Amino acid sequence: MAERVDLKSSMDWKVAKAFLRGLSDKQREEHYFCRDFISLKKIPTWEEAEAKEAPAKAAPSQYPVDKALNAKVSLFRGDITKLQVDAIVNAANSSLMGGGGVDGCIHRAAGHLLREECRTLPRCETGKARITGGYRLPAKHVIHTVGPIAQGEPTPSQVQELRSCYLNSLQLVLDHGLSSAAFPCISTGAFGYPSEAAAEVVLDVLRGWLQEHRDKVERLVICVFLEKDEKIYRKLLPHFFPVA
Ligand code: AR6
Repeated sequence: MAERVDLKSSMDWKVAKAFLRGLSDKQREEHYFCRDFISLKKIPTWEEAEAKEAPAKAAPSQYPVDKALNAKVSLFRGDITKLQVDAIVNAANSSLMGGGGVDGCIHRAAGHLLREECRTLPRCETGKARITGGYRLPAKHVIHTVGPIAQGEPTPSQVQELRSCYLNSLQLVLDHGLSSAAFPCISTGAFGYPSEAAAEVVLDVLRGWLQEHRDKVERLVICVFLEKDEKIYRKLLPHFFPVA
């Protein structure tokens, strides 16, 4: 095994990344920024959550009930930096050098090496996505995507850009052979995209993508932070992923 690297003091992201790649999942835990991380098996699938909750009466859905698909999706409310998944997605800005909101949380938790790797990447245009290591995060990778700045009713091109954020992030999941990823509510904070309109886009993308790639991933987690977003997703999920 490579010589031990202290992720808090190491200055070389490439060395740190190679070191982490050589560790088992258990060994990586020692390097997490937190102890109270949440493993994927602790996050119920949408199928499990709905079975427990006695599903709210939903309007009839245009989609067929697909239990296998429902078991590939989760709704989780909390801090995305705590999730032990293959990748968490970051709602970044085009510089990729960090910022406020979830971007700030991810950079603080991952540590300075994330910024060092991001520094080497070209700017990321709106709707595009790039992947880096996760460093001190429980997530192995961070997928950085830049959402549209809507600040109110989104234009048709902003709707497409938000779709692209999710689709390009999912493409990186496929390209890197990852089996689980967690997404925050991209663009709905500082970038002002209305939350419910965003959730409709997200669920439409996830349903379509999972129908095509169901065997490629174990789980996609929608990570909401605010109660209002949880309510929106709880309302819309039964339409896109009907349980009964
Ligand atoms: N875990 C999960 N979700 C979170 C967390 C967290 N720890 N913290 C906030 N959120 P925002 P944007 C939610 O503003 O609108 C940055 O400065 C939050 O409640 O982070 O895409 C970047 O550098 C909201 O639902 O991202 C950009 O300049 C969601 O994350 C700009 O903000 C997105 O809110 C991007 O703005």
